[in-house]
Amino acid sequence: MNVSTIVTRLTGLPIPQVRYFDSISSTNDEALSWAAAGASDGCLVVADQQTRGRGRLGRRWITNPGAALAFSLILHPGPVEQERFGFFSALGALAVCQALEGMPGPRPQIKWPNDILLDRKKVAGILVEASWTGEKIHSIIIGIGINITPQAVPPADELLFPAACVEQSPGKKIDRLDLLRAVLQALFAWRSLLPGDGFREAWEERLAFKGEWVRIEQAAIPAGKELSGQLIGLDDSGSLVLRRSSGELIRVAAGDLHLRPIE
Ligand code: BT5
Repeated sequence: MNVSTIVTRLTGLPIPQVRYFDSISSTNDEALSWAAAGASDGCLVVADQQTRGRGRLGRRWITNPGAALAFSLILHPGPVEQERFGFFSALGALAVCQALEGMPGPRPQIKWPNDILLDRKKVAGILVEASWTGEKIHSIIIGIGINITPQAVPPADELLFPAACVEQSPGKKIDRLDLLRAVLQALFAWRSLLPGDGFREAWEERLAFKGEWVRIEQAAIPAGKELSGQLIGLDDSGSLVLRRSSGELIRVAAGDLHLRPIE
């Protein structure tokens, strides 16, 4: 990968500028500082390797060289998008899912709120962060990491959930830049529909574990409620709806987004 190949492959997409790094700490960190320095909407940071790739809540995201896709897209939300900040993580997940659907292999699914699974194993994760000026969101950074080859998959003892890669079957080859283009294309297409009915339905359709009993390990659960239930779907705000054994429906909001002030 290099910057000119990436730019050529992304021709026609609303991406004014690309920064590429063979190795970087985190593409989200680079995107946040580039956004603060004036990067315009659609600017993109891509790296072959991350030495301090980040997941949510301070967790680590491993990006081994030559084996994965790691990129961060800078968006400046318009007035309507300001109100829909909570949907940007789903926007990233939906875009990755749709891009993978265009390639041979098992059907991708979204492990709510933001993991992409193939055969119930995590192949990609999304980290959405924002910087604010006063009450307004200045920029939204959608960071996406996708495991392409088996070398991208961290050892099992470093994982909270089983992981895999998109080239999981022997002999299967995925062109990283084809996938990058497909993800960004889907992301820009869905962005304009956020979060209309079509968007929510497309997201819900792809939810993993629908109809199954699941346990939620998140602080966002209302106090005193049990953390398990049958996964029913999503409500209008994108919260997960579970049916408890008593029949009661409970809603779980994601709310894991990291916020950063602009200096
Ligand atoms: C995520 O967090 O899944 C969000 C990952 C976002 C990574 C992208 S890469 C480009 C951009 N720049 C960044 O610095 N980050 C973004 P979370 O749901 O918190 O999951 C983190 C957990 O996933 C870790 O605690 C590990 O258990 C597991 N994990 C780490 N690396 C993995 C990998 N390569 N494949 C599968 N699982 C991984």
